[in-house]
Amino acid sequence: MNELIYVTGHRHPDSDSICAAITYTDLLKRCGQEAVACRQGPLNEETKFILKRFHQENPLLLTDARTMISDIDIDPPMKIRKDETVHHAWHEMLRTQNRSLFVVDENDKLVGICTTSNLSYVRLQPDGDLDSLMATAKLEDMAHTINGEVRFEPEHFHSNGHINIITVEHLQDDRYPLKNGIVMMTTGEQKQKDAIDQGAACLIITCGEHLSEAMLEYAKAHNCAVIESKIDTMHAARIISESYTVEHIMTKEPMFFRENEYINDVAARMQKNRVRSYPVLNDKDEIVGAISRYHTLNHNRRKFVLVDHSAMNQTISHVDEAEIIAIIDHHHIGGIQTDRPIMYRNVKCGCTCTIISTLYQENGLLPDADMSGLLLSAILSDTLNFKSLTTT
Ligand SMILES: [Mn+2]
Repeated sequence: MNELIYVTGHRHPDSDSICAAITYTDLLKRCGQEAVACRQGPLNEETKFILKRFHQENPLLLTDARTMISDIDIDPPMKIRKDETVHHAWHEMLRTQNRSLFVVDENDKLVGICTTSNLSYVRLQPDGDLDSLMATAKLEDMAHTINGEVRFEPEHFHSNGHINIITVEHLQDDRYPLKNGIVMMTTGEQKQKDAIDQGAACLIITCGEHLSEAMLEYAKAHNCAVIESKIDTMHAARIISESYTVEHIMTKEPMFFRENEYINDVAARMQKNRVRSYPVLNDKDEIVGAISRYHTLNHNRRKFVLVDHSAMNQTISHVDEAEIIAIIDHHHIGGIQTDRPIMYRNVKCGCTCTIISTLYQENGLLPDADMSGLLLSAILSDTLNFKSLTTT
């Protein structure tokens, strides 16, 4: 990967610092490197004039050298709509081998996180109340979850969420209160009629059986919803309890990161949490990725070329957390240290742009008219029209 190189001059930039950053960036690009010219502060009037005269944009204002989330490779986000069922969420986790789903609303905005422990809520939480969760389940979602079909939906479907599986032949007694409940069975017109008479909210007929036309009419007359499914009763009973939506069990107001947060800060905040994967948002609140602890370890540092300075108190802040790959300067050797060999070019001459002109020549390249203009302007400026003591 051809990594981006940041080229920056010193704080309180003068024309040499700015022109050196722009021209060395140009040289790097012509040598096939991705590079961007930066500055440490506002431009003075002279520099503004030079940039305008030679058709250049203001360099990027970048005053912190630390790596941001946007600099590193993170995972694509796995999203799920808040009105999708728990059953669908399990499927998505299995399909993608991802244990954190980011829950979004109808505008694709983050509203929660759904992990395996959220999905296991009813089993793991002492107060997990399946009936009240199932009372929120829509008829269509129940049918979809058990791979079934809605044969009749009353105008205002509502159940108490209690699921009953009827295996006995006679329902005359009230050992099994079915009123407003969800009643699952296979065959048996008498049982079906009894359940409807008791006020069941929904009949679910399994194993590919069908309600007779007469019984379907009877159900309609009593406002009892009907679902038919091909799958067997055991399987249907096991998964129908996953037909409420993730909105009810997700973690609301989840922790998230912005893509312009520094990795070190991100890692520190992660220390206090146990979530496997966190959403990353851009400034439009769109989810752009998923970041985990391992992304924050051994990430690449930003690469810098320092021009026109080599002193710590002159350079971009947190430079020690970045990687300096080159220094091009005509001042005294400052206090910056590196942990590996770099291209270091310090020449006793009037201007950093003098050295950069040499570097163009060494690479067999001619600066174009605008770059030549910047180089000359910086040399005239830094040497005070060749009158400075440092003029060479
Ligand atoms: Mn200079």
